[in-house]
Amino acid sequence: MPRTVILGVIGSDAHVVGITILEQALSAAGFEVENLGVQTSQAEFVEAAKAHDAEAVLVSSLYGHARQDCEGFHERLEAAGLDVWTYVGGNLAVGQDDFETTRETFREMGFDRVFDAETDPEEAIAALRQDLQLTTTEAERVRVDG
Ligand code: B12
Repeated sequence: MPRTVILGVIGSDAHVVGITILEQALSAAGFEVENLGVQTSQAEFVEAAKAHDAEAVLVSSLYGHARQDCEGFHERLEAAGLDVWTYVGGNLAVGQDDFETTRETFREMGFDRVFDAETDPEEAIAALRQDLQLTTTEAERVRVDG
C-alpha cells in the first residue's frame, strides 16, 4: 500500500522550487505524493488530506508569513475529523530569527515537526518513515511495485 502525503506551499507564497524537489525525493522514496503546488489555502490542504486519505500533510512556506498563514490550521484539520502527521518547513519567519524560537512557535501551533530552510529532503523522508512506522523494506517494496 503506498503511503500518501499531501504537499503544498501555503498562503500567497509562490516559491515552487523547494516543493518540486521535495516531491521528487518523496516519490523516489516510495511515497504517493499529492502536490497541491503554490498558493494553497488551508481549506485545500484539508480537502486533499481527506480526499486522499493521507497520513501526513507537509506545509511549505518561504516568504516569511507562515505563522499567519498557518493560524487555525490544526483546528481545521480537527474539525474535518483528520488525524494526520503535520510537518512545516522552509523560511518560516521573517529575517534571521533564532530557529529554536521559530520551532517552538510552530510546535505550539500543533505541527509535529518543524524544519528550517537548510533541510535536506532525506531528513523529511527519515522523519516520515519513523512517524508512519514504515520500515526500509516496506519503502523499498513500495518503490519496486510502484
Ligand atoms: C527564487 C526566489 C524567488 C522567486 C520564486 C520563483 C518561484 N516561482 O519559485 C521570486 C523572484 C518569484 C521570489 C519572490 C519573492 N520572494 Co523570494 N526567494 C527566492 C530565493 C532566491 C530562492 C528560493 C529557492 O528556490 N530556493 C531553492 C530551494 C531548493 O530551496 P527552498 O525553497 O529553501 O526549499 C528547501 C528547504 O527550504 C526545505 N523545505 C521547504 N519547504 C519545506 C517543507 C517541509 C515540510 C520540509 C520538510 C522541508 C521544506 O526543503 C526544500 C528542498 O531542499 C530565496 C532565497 C534563498 N536563497 O533561499 C528568496 C526568498 C525565499 N524570497 C524572499 C522574499 C521576501 C520574496 C518576496 C516576498 C519578495 C518581494 N518583496 O516581492 C516575493 C514573494 C512572492 C510570493 N508571492 O511568494 C525571502 C524570504 C524572507 C524571509 N522568509 O524572511 C528570501 C529568503 C530572500 C531573502 N533572503 O530575503 N522569490
